[in-house]
Amino acid sequence: MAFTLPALPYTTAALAAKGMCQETLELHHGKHHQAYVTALNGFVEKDAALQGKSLDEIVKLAHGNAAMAPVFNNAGQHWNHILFWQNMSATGGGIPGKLEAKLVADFGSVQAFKDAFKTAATTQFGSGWAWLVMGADGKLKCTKTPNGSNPLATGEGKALLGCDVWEHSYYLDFRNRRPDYVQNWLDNLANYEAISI
Ligand code: MN3
Repeated sequence: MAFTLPALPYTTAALAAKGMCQETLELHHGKHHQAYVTALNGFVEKDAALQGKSLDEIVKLAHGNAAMAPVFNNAGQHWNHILFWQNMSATGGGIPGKLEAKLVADFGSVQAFKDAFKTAATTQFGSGWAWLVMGADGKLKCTKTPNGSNPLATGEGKALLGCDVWEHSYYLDFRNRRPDYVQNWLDNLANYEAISI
C-alpha cells in the first residue's frame, strides 16, 4: 500500500490572512510534501524490508542507519508534514484553558513557552523543525531537530506541535526573517485547539 499525500484540512487560500499565502501552501504541500511521498514510495518499492511497514515503523527503523539516510529523510519529512498541516488553522492562535494551565505549570508562563519554542526554531542552524513535545516525565518541553528528523525518531517525547523552519516554509511570506515567521506562527497560525494533553 503506497503512502499518499493527505489533503490539507483547509483550502490553500485559507491561511493567507494569517500570514501564510496561497502560493506558499500550493508549493509546500503540492510540490515539497508530494516529493517526499513520491521518493518514499520509490524506496519502499525497491526494498522488501520496508514493505508492509507503517510510516512510524519506517521512521524508527531508518533512524541512525547511515545506509538508510535517504529513506529516513523522506519518511521523516512525510511524518513531519502530516503533523504540520494539522498544527495550523485559519482560526489558530487561541490557547484553550487546559493547555494554558499546563504551559504555565511547565514553562512558568505562556510567554516563556513561546520564547523557548522561538529559541529552538531560530537556533536550528539550516533546515529543520521546532517542536513542543510531551516528555516521558509528563512535562512539556521545546526541542529542535535538523532536516527531516523528529521526536518520534529521537525518542524525545510525543510531538504536540511541529513548526517547519525550512526556508520553503516561510520565504515567500517572511523572506529571511525566520524569527518573525515563528512568532506569527505561534501567535496566529498554531492550532492549539487540536492538542490533546
Ligand atoms: Mn516543509
